[in-house]
Amino acid sequence: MTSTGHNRARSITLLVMMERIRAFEEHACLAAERDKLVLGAIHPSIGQEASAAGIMQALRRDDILLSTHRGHGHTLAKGADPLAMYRELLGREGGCCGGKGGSMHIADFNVGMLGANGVVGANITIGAGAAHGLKLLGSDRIAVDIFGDGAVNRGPFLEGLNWAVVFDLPVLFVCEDNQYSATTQTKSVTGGPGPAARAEAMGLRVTVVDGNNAEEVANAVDEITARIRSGEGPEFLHSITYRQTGHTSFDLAGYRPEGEADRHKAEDDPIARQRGLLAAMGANQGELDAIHANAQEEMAGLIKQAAATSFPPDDTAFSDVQDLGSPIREAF
Ligand SMILES: Cc1ncc(C[n+]2csc(CCOP(=O)(O)OP(=O)(O)O)c2C)c(N)n1
Ligand SMILES: [Mg+2]
Repeated sequence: MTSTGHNRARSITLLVMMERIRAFEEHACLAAERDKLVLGAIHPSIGQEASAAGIMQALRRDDILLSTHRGHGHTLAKGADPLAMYRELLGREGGCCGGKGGSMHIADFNVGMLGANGVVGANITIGAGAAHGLKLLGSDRIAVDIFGDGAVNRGPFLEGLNWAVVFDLPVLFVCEDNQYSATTQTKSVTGGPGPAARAEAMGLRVTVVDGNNAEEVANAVDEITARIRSGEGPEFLHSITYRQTGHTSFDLAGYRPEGEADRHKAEDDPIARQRGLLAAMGANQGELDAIHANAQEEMAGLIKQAAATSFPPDDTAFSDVQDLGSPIREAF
């Protein structure tokens, strides 16, 4: 295959994954807001798909992923089953955590996805620990640990990155910077020049990418993961993107400057950019539209299937609960 042929195949793969992530989340938001099928909040990553698709295409199935409350895209792109994810969101049997965890606790060990995490920053140290485990095992697997721009202002950022540098661990830390921390513009609460400078000061090799350009993310992460896998130590990726929606599916995001989100949607949408790139490479409109339609059809069918699945039996509330027979429990 020519290098152009190869690139085109990867470019299509990136678009397919981004369309699937967006369709997954659009249907999840409808299920939450219109159909009231989701208990609690979901945090869409609409607008951030290039980051998820570009990073995950470089990983192996047995590599480890840690993510955040906004982790549907990462998890899907890592290879998790979208039906099991939908069942989890809707609290149904067959959900990837038995329907007991919901959106912010999605994990799928079959594809190395150790968990989303609702505690901002908490996954940073867990990912460093997982990478330490891989190193002790002498494995050539690596860990990718994704967090938001808000998380760099929490303690685990310092602890996790420092640990990884000190022990020279096989981990890629990714700050997926969507420019907001819930309802606050992150720059207004961040001292100094920001995430990349902090990581660099701690001794990590740092790469900054346009996180709305799937090709740029993929190229960078291909190189970074090859270095980490060959034992060159931890690295840091600052992926600058934009959260097109509110913080949760029910947040209207009235705190954003007027026109900001519309401008991003019109001029900097990662899917539109990838479609534009493929069109310039010779793809026809029909081919690109079919990728969009297939993703929509797939997710519309799967969420229907998830909604038709029964809830887990009540007694599953007592399974998967750790009980090591502690002396205190014995005393009762
Ligand atoms: C320790 C902790 N503090 C506060 C919160 C409330 N909270 C949930 S998401 C969020 C903002 C996180 O921003 P960022 O890390 O940029 O991630 P994003 O939501 O943009 O993906 C906050 C403050 C929390 N979940 N955990
Ligand atoms: Mg953020």
